[in-house]
Parts: sequence; C-alpha cells; structure tokens
Amino acid sequence: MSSSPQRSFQHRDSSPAGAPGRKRSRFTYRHLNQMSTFTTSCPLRVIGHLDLDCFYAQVEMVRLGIPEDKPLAVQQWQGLIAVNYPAREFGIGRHCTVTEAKKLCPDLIHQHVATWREGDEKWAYHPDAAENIATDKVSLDPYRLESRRIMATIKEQLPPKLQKVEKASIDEVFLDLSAQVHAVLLDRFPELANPPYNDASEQLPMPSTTALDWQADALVDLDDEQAEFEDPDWDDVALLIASKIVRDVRAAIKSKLKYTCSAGVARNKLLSKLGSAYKKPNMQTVIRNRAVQCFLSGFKFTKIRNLGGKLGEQVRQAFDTESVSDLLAVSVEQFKGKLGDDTGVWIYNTLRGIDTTEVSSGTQIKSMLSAKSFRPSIGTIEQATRWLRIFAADIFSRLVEESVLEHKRRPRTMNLHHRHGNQTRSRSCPIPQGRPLDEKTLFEIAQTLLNQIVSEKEVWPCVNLSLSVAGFEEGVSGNMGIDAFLLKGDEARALKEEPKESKNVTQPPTAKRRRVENAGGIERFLTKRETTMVNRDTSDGISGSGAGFTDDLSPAQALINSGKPPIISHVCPRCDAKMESPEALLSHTDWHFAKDLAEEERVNQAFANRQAAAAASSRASGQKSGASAGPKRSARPKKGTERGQSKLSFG
Ligand code: DCP
Ligand code: MG
Repeated sequence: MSSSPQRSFQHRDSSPAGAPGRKRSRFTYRHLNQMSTFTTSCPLRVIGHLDLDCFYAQVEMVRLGIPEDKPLAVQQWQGLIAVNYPAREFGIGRHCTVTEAKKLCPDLIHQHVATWREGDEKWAYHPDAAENIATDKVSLDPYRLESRRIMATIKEQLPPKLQKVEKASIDEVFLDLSAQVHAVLLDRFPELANPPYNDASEQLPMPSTTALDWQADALVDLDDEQAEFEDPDWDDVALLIASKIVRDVRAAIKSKLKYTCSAGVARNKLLSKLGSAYKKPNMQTVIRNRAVQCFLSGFKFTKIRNLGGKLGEQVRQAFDTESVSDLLAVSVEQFKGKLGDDTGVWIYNTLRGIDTTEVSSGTQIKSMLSAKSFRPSIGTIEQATRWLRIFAADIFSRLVEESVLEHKRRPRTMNLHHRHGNQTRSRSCPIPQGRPLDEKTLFEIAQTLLNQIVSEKEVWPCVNLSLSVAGFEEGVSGNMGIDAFLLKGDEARALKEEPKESKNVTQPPTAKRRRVENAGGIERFLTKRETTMVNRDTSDGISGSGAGFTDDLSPAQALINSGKPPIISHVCPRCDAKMESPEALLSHTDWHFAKDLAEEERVNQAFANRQAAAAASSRASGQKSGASAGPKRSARPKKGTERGQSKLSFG
C-alpha cells in the first residue's frame, strides 16, 4: 500500500499563517476539504491517467518470455494491431502488413492473436490462425484477462476507502487521487487541519516547502518562465504527492505483472490523458496548473480527446487553423456563434484545459457485441449455429470478466444481426429477468433469433453475423450471489414459446448513420463511459471516457457553466464515432468492414512501392528512435533537462 508515500520533500517548521513575509496560498480551506469528497470542481483536484505501453505486444512478450529488447508485433490476420517499442524503431506501425513489417525488420516476432475456431469450445493460440480467417474468430480474452489483473493490482496498491479508479479502456485507467492526497497533506502538514476561526473561505497558509523534488518525472514547462521562481503552492504539492503515488502504482504493476505503463498527472482527466501520451514508454509526465496553457499550446487541437474526428474538422474549417494557440484568441461568443452554445462552451473550456468530468468507478458497460464477417460467406444454418455458440461463449466470458454479473447488472435484450448481400436483417428479444443466465441460455436465445431470420426467403449466403446483448440494468435487489443468475436449460427453452418483440432492420447502414450525424448538439461528439464492448475480427473492446464542461478555476465560469452532462452513446472502437444504439453501431461497423475490404485491395496494389520507400526513408533518416513516436505521441520536441527538475532543491 502506498497510502502514505515516503517524504519526497522536506519542510521547515510552519505556522498556520505561513512563513513570515510570505503571502497566503491561492487556495482556501474549503478547496482543501473538497479534495476529500472528490469534488470535480475542486481546484486542488489531482487525477492520474495510466496507459499501458504497446499493451497487446507486452502481454504476448510476457506470456512467451520474450526479452524486452526484441522487436515484436501482434498480428491479426495479415495486419498488425500492436507494435512494441523496439519494433517501432524500424518504422513498423499499426499501418503495416506483416509482410511490410518483416521487410523492415526480418527478425520481427509476429504473434497472431488467439482465435476461436469454428466448432471449438474455447479460444486458443492457433499457429495457423492467419490462414484461417474463414473459420477463426479473434479472441481478445487474453488481453482482457491481463487488463483485469492490472486493475486488481492498481486497486490493491491504493487505500480502499480513498480510491476512485475508472477503467477507461482495455489498457487505460483514470485515478482520482484527491482523497488520498488530502489524507497525506493533513498527515504531513498538521496546520492544514484546522481552519482558523472555522472560516472555510480563509486562504490556506503557503506550503512550508519552498522547493519540490519531482524525481524522474517529466515536467511540462510553465506558462511563464518567471513562474519557475515562484514558491510552489498547494496545487504543486498535491501534484507532487499524486505523482509519487502514481510512480508507486506503476512500480507495482511492473514488479507483479512485468508490464510497463506511462502516466500523466494533472488536475483533470483531459490533461492527465494528454500527459500519459506525452512521453512513452515507461515515463510519467506532470502538468502543473501553471503549465497547462504552455502544454496545450504545443498541441494541434485535433490531438485532444473528442476533437480528433468530425467536430475537430468542423472547428478547423470554421476557424481555418489546427493550432490551440490560434484558437485561444477566439471568444466564447464566437465559438457559440459558429458551433452552437453547448459545443462552443465546451471547446472554449477544453482549449483552456478545463474539464470537470468525474472519474467514475462503477462498471457501466452498456452493451456487448460479438461478430464475424465471413470471407468466404457461409451458406447453411448449421454453419451459422456453430458461430452462435462461439458468440454466446464469447459474450458470456466477457460478462464474467467484466464482473457484470457480480455487479448484479445483466443485459435485458439480445439482438442478432444478419447480412446477406446488401440486406441486413435484425431480430431482438428480451432476455428473461429474475432467472439465472449462462452461456447455454445465451446460445439458445440466439438460436431462436436465427431461426426467425432464416425462416425468411433469400437469407443465404450470409456475409456477416453479429450477436449483441444490451440494456444492462440492475439485476435483483438484495445480495443474491452469482449462482442466482444461472438459467436452467428448460427455462430457456420455455422462452422460445414466449412472444417476442422483434424488428426487421432492412435499411442500409448509411440511413442510420445519417440520422445519427444529423442529431444536433455537442452530445454527438462526446463519449461517456457507458459503452458498447465490441468483439469483432476487425476491432477490440475499447471503451471511451467522458468529457465535461466546467471548472471553477475558470474566470469565465459563471458565463459558461452549462452543467449539461453528455448523453450516453455507443462508441465505435475503430473511429470513436458515437452511435445512438447497439444497432446503429452494428450498421456502422459493417460499413467499416466494407471499407476495410476496399482498403485491403488498395493496399495490396500499393504495397510493393510503399515498403521500398518506407525502408529507404527510414535508412536515410538514420534516426531510428524518432520513428518510435506512435500515433498517440505528441509532436512536441523532446527536451534535454526538464525545467524545474534540476533547479529545485529542498527549502
Ligand atoms: N488496439 C487495436 N487497434 C487499434 C488500437 C488499439 O487493436 N486501432 C489495441 C492494441 C493495443 C491496445 O488496443 O495494444 C491499446 O491501445 P493503445 O492505443 O493504448 O496502443 P498501445 O498500448 O499498443 O501503444 P501505446 O504504447 O502507444 O499506448
Ligand atoms: Mg497503450
């Protein structure tokens, strides 16, 4: 446990009024107190974001006992979905095919992901998986399992009553460290415990520490160079303590599970996430409050979460720039005029590093999907049924993995999606509540839906089948165990006789998409943590995290506090597009599939020329490590000594 990080700084004797001659802190006793309740508008808030380095690649390296310096990539069919840092030095990235990558680095180890094989009871690492795209389906279970072990290690490392941990995706975690840091502050600085005259609006004394030792952390330059010579305030001390906690968490993950991760520590989720990507691998970046504007100004705004897609493009067109600095000159009224009130306010805040999104510790999975695109297509109900078994097993194992059942939340509906040529059919029905739920039950319900679909004319050949469960809600009251959810086979069979709510979705995917795109307001662009878990052969189960609107540090707060939460959405793991329902997401992912096929054709053609050019340019640059900057890395140049690192000594 690291509830009380070792003293990484010393302090002089302090007095409640602060050291003689020094001004009072910018922060009040009320602000300090807000830390203990995770108040999202607290200006002393401290948030950590951890992102595993080349996650799937690390999982395979640890599993196979491959030394850290060996180049390795994780393969899915002929493509790469994760590339370790040694391999990135050869210019290999997710954009490469296996053949391209091997040309760049003949020693590359390329490990195919585990697959479910048609008719198998369980997924496995099949040596011939890449040649069996027709009969295999990717399983991401090994990574989900490791993701859970990482979460468990993080939670063990933090004091149980003071932690708030949000799993943001398969390899990302947010930590609200405010309450823990609050406890450490009171322990180390007893003068903070008693507000003078019981007046919570009284400013705190200045910290008795005049210099902080940030150890190996990357520190972002301050907005104003002179600010480096100013004494640290409590927000700096809070970030320092948080940074030590995060360092300890990372060390625990490394020592227990052998994985490295990078981290960002800042006052909110928006900034801490940018921080974790700032220096990779195995580094952590602290963004002090006085450094926020300088930090953000170095980015293209399209690097900021929720600004990478359509909204970012809209902003770029409206203001003819991609730079954060340029947009800082734009007033909130101008943003509102061009983008609408909500979006305008949200952008205005985001560009200033303002984000009060909560770190949410609950499991909020909204739906789960398991799907397979068939190349070649399948032509019989027996074949389709074999796939339904795999989908049911896949979804059930994820229900268990994600502790959905333990949290007494269970899906209320099941949907089966079937594609024949351009025609998509979809059937859904309720999953009976108050009765146990297991893999066999899921399969039997799916089979019922399939029977309904195939009773129609012209359903074969089928090019895509997707099974999803949705409508997760609280299961039962009281403390019934997981066993209580197990549904007996005969009850499941009885279900087949029950009337079913069904619908037939035959319109092309684009119709749905257009409807989503036309929905107005900022909500379209924002991701909430309620999410669809997707397991398709072309995607993963990454979920998103939310974005918020206000922060009470903002001078414009009164003007721009919309207080409107983002709506729930279903997020495409491929492109982050937000869909209104699992069905819309299915249509949308089908569209990706079609695009992938077209792209595959195009890539095959272009490949011979491209790989030669890539190899030549990588040799010419002679700068192997530069090539390791993945898509998530900041464009900011690396600096030698971090400002503040060497200068600061103990006071
Ligand atoms: N992933 C995927 N397809 C994508 C993006 C990611 O299958 N288009 C999977 C593989 C990654 C994992 O999700 O290992 C985590 O995604 P990240 O974006 O965090 O990428 P990595 O962890 O691989 O690299 P980094 O070190 O840049 O975080
Ligand atoms: Mg990662």
